[in-house]
Order: sequence, then structure tokens, then C-alpha cells
Amino acid sequence: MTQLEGALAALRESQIDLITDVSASLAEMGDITEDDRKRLADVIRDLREMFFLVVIIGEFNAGKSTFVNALLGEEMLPTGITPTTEMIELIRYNPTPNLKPVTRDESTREWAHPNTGGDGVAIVDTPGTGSVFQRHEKVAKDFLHRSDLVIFLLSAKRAFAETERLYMELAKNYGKKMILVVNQIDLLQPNEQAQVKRFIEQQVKEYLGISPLIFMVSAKQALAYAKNPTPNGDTGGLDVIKAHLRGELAQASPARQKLLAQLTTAEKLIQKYHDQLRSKMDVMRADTAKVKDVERELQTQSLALDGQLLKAKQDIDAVFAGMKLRGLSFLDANLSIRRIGRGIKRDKLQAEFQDVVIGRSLRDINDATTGYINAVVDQSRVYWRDVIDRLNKVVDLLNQEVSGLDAGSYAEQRESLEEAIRLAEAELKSYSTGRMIDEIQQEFQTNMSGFTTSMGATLFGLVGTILSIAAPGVSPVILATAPMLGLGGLFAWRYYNRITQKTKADFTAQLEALKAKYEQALNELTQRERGRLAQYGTQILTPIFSRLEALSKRYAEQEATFQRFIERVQTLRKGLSDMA
Ligand SMILES: Nc1nc2c(ncn2[C@@H]2O[C@H](COP(=O)(O)OP(=O)(O)OP(=O)(O)O)[C@@H](O)[C@H]2O)c(=O)[nH]1
Ligand SMILES: [Mg+2]
Repeated sequence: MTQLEGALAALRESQIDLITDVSASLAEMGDITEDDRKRLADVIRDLREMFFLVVIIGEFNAGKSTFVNALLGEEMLPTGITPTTEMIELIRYNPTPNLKPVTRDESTREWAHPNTGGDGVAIVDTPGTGSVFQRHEKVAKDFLHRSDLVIFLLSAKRAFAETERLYMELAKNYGKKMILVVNQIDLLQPNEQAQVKRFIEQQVKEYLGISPLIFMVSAKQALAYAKNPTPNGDTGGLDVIKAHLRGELAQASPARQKLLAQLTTAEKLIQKYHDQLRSKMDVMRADTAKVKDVERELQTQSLALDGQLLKAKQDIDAVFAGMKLRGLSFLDANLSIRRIGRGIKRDKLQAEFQDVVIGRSLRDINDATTGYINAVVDQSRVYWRDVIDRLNKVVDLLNQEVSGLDAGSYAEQRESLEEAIRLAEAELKSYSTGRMIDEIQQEFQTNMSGFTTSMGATLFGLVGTILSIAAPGVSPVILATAPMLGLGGLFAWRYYNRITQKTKADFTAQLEALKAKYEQALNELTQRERGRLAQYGTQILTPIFSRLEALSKRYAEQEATFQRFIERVQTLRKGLSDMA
């Protein structure tokens, strides 16, 4: 059977190549489980030997070995009421039987027999499931993927077991062809047989959503018949099953059927890993979208700061405009010769200036600033909380969707996200409205007193100058009552005008400088805040993005690999069906 001719041999080689490539690619992607890797290696080995494997699976004591003996027509395999079969018993077709098994490996024995169903067909008996022997269970389970046709053998005397359901599900997931055989019907009343069959039919439909063919048999009876066939003897229902198997095997050569069966199994495996990749891609896309949201939010926040800053500056502008108006009229009122002549004290002048011009300006400025800082801090807190919230959602998403899949590449991503969250939390904690306000108000207070003192000194100095030019050596009291100024007085008047103008200009300039200082302080505060946001963007979010980008590229390549595999499966399938 290992000698395959022409087209079929070529298809087998392409299929072996495909499965080899799939196994290598999945290993490279780091996704494949050790079990699946072994499975693919088994399939490749089987494709080299090219036997169509009819595998009997079922609970211990259900009569699997008896059933196989009945098919062979002789009592070859040991049977018994305790869990009996311990190894895979692989019976290959051979015109001359070999009734002495050859041990192939620690879990397989091989036999040869002419009644396996045809050239290139092997019947495989497996250890029973559901017994106390875990090893039996494992040996049977580890063989299931190698089957080309599965016969589930159930006992008519036992309820449909959970393990049976599990193995049927597994076979279904591998894409295996299967039939159900209910054995030991000689232990049932004739009217019970139909009930049992109906019950199993319903269960399989309900739990697995499939409707395989169900055959009723008495392997014991069938074996007795095979050993001693009589013209009208009872075959125990085995003739129907044999006819079915013949029909199955007549559809195409066992070799072609084997290639088709294993192609389906390989396809199912490719599908399974492809689905995993798809779900990872979905997670990654959702992940990227969420981090993008955070970044967008970052910009919104930066813009919102501008709006707030503008408002604070307008408020401060208004305060300064008021101060300027009051200051200029104060100067007009206080720098008149008449007023100065009435006598003036430096302290009093400064106090009046403070009262009339500065008034509640500092308070107004502080109010505007406090309002601004509060808004900045409130917004920032909301913002950082939002960032933390969103990033936490990304982490949740990762944990939910990718658990158990591709732990490696997500561990890194999760770590960087957690770091990002920690930093955002640190940012959030670092805000202290009180401290920020104190700092800036302290600065404002100092600026404003400096301004008041300096204006006071200027004014008083000015008063002295005015007095000296108006009437040198005369006390202000006399000056106030003196007659109109003479010619010399005219020059003095002009000079007086010039210096009062200059004083007003000085006042305006100082005021502007002061205002500039305030705005500068607010700008710096805003700048600092914007800096924090920008830094977070470049230092935290950008690396996350680049990691996502790398991941996205890798996934796209993997997706392309899967597409190529799917195409190769389709080409092979077409090749196999074209041979019909
Ligand atoms: N009454 C009756 N007994 C059967 C039938 N088939 C098998 N038996 C008996 O059931 C017991 C178990 O049969 P085996 O063929 O060893 O069962 P098995 O499924 O191979 O069991 P393990 O190898 O342990 O998994 C034996 O005593 C058989 O004689 C049947 O159709 N009717
Ligand atoms: Mg057995």
C-alpha cells in the first residue's frame, strides 16, 4: 500500500508538505500546543504508511475488542469483564494473518489480518475510556486524530456517558466521519432496542448537534456466528454494519479517502489557529482604538487649557484696565500744584494710591487666577482619571480575550499598559490645588507690593521735584497761598507738565510690565501642564502604539500565511475530487 501511483502519490506528497509547513509555521508563530504539534507529526507518519484507519472508540467493557473479533471472524484480541485492552491494537490488512502481535511502541501493537475490510484498510481497537485507568484513557484519546473513520461503540446496558460525549465532540471538532454502534443488544428485550436507539439519537442530536448513523449489534452473537456460520443463523446485526463499511470504502480507494480524511483534520486545525489569530487581531484593533481615544483626549485636554487660559487672561486684563483708568485720574488729581501745595505726606500718598488705584485689584486677580487653577486642576483630574479608566479597560480586554492564547506577546503589552496606568495615577495624585494657588498668589502678592512701593516712591519723589521747581526754598504751605506764578513760573509749568506726563507714562509702563508678569506666570503654569500631557503622549502612549503596530504587522503576515494554507487545502481537495 505504500506504493502509490502517479497523481495520488503526488497529492500525498503535497499534503505531507502542507502539513509540515503548517506545523513549522504554527511553531514559528509560537502558538501551537505540544499536543497539536505531535498530532500533525502522527498524521504525516500515517500518510507515509497510507492505511485507512477505522478506529473503534468507547467505554471500557462495552465490547470493542469482541466487536473487532467479530469483524475479523476470529477470536484474535483478548476480551474480558475487567478493563482489558491496554494498548492500541492496530490490525493491518494482509492476505496472510499474523496472530502474534508486534509491539511497535509503548502504546501500540500491530497485527495483520485479511478481514479488515480491504487492502489498505486497518482496524484499530483502543483501550476503553471511563475506567479507573487514566493511561487507557490517554492512549485512546491520543489516537483519535489519526482515525479516518471513527466507530463509537456504546453499550446498550449503560447510559450515555459524559466521557462518550466528550470523545464524540472531539471527533466532531477534528472533522472525523463517525458512526455509532450500540452493542450488547442481546441483553435487551426486543421492544427496548428501539427505545435505546431513539434515546441515543436524541442525546447525540441535543448535545452535539449531529445525527450520525446508529447501528444496533450483538458482538457476542456476531462472533459466535462468525465462528460457526449457519445458513439462517443470527449475525447479531453485524452484516448491516459490514455492508455499510463496504459501501463507505467502495466510494473511493482507501488511499484517496485517507488523504481526504486527513486533509479535513489538517483543515480543522488550521481553522482553529486561524480563529485564534482572528480573535487576537480583534483584541488588538479594539486595543489600538482605545489607546487612540486616550491620545485624542490628550489633545482635547490641551485645547481646553487654552480656552481656560484665555478667559483668565481676559479677567486679568479687565482688572488692569480698571487700575490704569484709576491710576491716571489719581495722578491728575494728586499731581496738581494746588494739591501739592496743600502739603502732602509720603505715607499718606502711598496709602491713597494703594486705596484708590490698587484697591481690590489684587483680590480680583487672585480670584481670576484661582478660578483658572481650579479649572485646570479639575479638568486635569477628570482627564487623568479618564486615562486610567480607559487604559484599565484595555487591560481588561487583553485579559479577557487573550487569556491562554498568546501569553508572550501580550505580557509585554500588558506590562507597558500597567506602567502607563501607574504613571497616570502618579500624575493624578501630584495635583494640589492649594499648593499651586499658594505659589502663584505668593508671587502675585510680591509683585503687587513691589509695584505699590515703587509707585509710592516715584510719586513722592515727584512731589519734591514739583515743589522745588515751583518755588525753590518755599514751604508748600506758603506756595499754596502764593499769587499767580511769574514768567519763570511758565517754564516751570511746562517742566511740570513734562514730568507729570512722564510719570503717567512710567505708571502705564510699570502697570503693563506687572500685567505681563502675571500673564507670564499663567503661561508658565499652562505650559507646565501641557508639558505633562505631551510628555505622557510621547513617553507612554507612543511606545504602546509602536508595540501595537509591530503586533499588527506580525498578525497581518500570519493572516497571509493562513490564507496561503487555506488555498493549498482547497487546491488539494480539488485535486482529490478531480480523481473521482
Ligand atoms: N452479552 C454480551 N456481552 C458482550 C457483548 N460484547 C462483549 N461482551 C462482553 O463484554 C465484556 C467486555 O468485552 P470486551 O470486548 O473486552 O470489551 P472492551 O470494550 O474491549 O473492553 P476494554 O478493552 O476494557 O475497553 C466481555 O465479557 C464480553 O464477553 C455482547 O454483545 N453481548
Ligand atoms: Mg478491549
